[in-house]
Amino acid sequence: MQTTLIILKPDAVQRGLMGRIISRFEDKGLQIIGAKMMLISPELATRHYEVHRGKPFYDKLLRFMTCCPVLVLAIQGVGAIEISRKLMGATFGSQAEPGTIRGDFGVSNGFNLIHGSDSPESAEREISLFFTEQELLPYDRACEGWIYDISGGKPE
Ligand code: DAT
Ligand code: MG
Repeated sequence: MQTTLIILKPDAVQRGLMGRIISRFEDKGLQIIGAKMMLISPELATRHYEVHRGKPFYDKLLRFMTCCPVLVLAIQGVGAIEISRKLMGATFGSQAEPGTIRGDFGVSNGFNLIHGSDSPESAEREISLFFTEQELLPYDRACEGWIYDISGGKPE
């Protein structure tokens, strides 16, 4: 099982796309175990995007991410990190394939609706930046045995 950090960015919140984007993850069978709306502080944005510091788009990215509320999600599932990146689509809305979140809901490169962790290391780091342990609420799903084949003892 993996948990990944997803952020529905200010453009997704402003455009009223939260419900439809969340549905993509739920429809896939991934489980939301943490969710909160927040205004990201400049300090938190700096820590979250520290790998991009110094890049030409960095200042704009920080201004965008801190300008309005976002919805932060912790999403769990087998292979959740890679599956979520596939659901999101390519970084730029202009290039993302139809069928993906970025491909279906946007055309902009900078305003690309959603963030998702890109590796197990980033996921762990980013989840601890945005959620306390008490805010993560893993729970048993009655339908688990239909979402995964658990006949072999582990979810497949
Ligand atoms: P991703 O969000 O797909 O993981 P990333 O980590 O490379 O992409 O970049 C973080 C964000 O920064 C991305 O979602 C949008 C913005 N960004 C990246 N490259 C950019 C560029 N060349 N011009 C403008 N914005 C860019
Ligand atoms: Mg990234």
